[in-house]
Amino acid sequence: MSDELIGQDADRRRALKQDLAKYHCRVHQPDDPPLFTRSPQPATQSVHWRWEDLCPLLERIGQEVDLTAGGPRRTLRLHNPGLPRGTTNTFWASIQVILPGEVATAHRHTANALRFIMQGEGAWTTVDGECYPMRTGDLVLTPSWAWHDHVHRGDQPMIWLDVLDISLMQALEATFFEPYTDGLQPVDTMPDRSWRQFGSGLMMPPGAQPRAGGANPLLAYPFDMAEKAIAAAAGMPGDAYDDVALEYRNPLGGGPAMPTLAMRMQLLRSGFVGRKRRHTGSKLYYVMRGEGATSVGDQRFAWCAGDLFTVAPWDWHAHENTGGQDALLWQVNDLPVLKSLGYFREELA
Ligand code: 1HN
Repeated sequence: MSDELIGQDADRRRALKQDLAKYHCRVHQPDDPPLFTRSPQPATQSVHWRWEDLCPLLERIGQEVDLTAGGPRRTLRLHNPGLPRGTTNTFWASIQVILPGEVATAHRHTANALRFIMQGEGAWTTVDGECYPMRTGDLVLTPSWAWHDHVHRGDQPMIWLDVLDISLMQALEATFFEPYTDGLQPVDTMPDRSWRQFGSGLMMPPGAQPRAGGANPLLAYPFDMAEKAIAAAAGMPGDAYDDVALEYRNPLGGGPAMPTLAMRMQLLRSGFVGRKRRHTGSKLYYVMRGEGATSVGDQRFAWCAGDLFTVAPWDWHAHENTGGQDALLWQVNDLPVLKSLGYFREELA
């Protein structure tokens, strides 16, 4: 098309914009950003949070943020500077601080939530009546619409990572929330019920049923189980991208532990240098042990224990272990959403 024709078309489109607006209609405008890009152009950024920065901030919110007066939780949110809210385009991650004797009262929400215990012990979480003692490295699930509260019976502050699919839930305008009428929900007489029934992953009660809505019946994945599984898997040849990685799965049917979020434990052995890949979907890593570096896009995140970092959708990334000991990473990602909707794509270098 000639410049003249393009110019005339643009004028007609601008005139139409005015006339159509009152009918809540529009045509594409010349200055609209392109609707379809050849590949994703995420607003989400890949971000690195260093433990050396987080640690004093966590101590400060422990002292300055009141759990009872200001709200039912005390959390340090990991904010993505490319987004108005949230850690990635689908989920929010925050670090919760709970002090000895404190109670985080019961509520429920449609957002799927999970906790990964960063440090401490002595806090108990109750999910739909099932009480579970949380220890470092444990993964505890709070499926959509499950009542949950936390009570800290230990004598040291405790911190854990909370991940909720809030941005996804908000995009779908499916937000429901309900506070419990009392502070705490009644506790089942049998602690760790779901772990006792489903924890082996291999044997379970005949006729075992998923929770409401097809949800995973297993609510907790203790660290010693994950560590043993990773140690066993490390006897096999490693993967060129991830070295040794295992995903937490739903014991009924083998799908991801939550419908929207998948979690993994990953061992990068000393000397490992991984290959580059990119894929749709976003993820957050938490470094449990060791030292290494992850190149993400044109950034290099040199990480050590306690650090967290995101990989934005479609960013090239590769991990390496730069330390003298094995590195252990924990990961949460939104790949179940992309895979179940047919939006998952991957490119390997
Ligand atoms: C929430 O309900 C918890 O239940 C933790 O412990 C973090 C972050 C945003 C919104 C709700 C919890 C949260 C949250």
